[in-house]
Amino acid sequence: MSRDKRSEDDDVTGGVLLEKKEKTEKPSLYRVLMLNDDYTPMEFVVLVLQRFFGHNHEAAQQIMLHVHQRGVGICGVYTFEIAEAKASQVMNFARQNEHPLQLQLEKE
Ligand code: TYC
Repeated sequence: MSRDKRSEDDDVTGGVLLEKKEKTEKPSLYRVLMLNDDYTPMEFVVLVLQRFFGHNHEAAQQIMLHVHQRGVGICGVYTFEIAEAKASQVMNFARQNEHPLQLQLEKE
């Protein structure tokens, strides 16, 4: 193998090049789900979908109405650490505002 074909995953030891199997796995993805309830105001849910999940006002309203009518909907899809952080940030924000809004993670 030529020098320029070496990758960071190759192991050069004492002049012997050992090619390793590719070890970089794609991270698992998780859906952040939002659950309906009877008390959280619709405008609050729309605000959350815009502020924490980057949806525009129109998309946020569509997602909120979907959750309101169907019981559950997808806020976004992220790696585990990001999904978990967003779900707990939103539930903390909801609790501070005395709303019972609940989110869950679901592995894709
Ligand atoms: N059902 C709520 C209401 O009528 C609105 C709502 C939508 C609450 C989505 C939570 O995840 C939710 N005020």
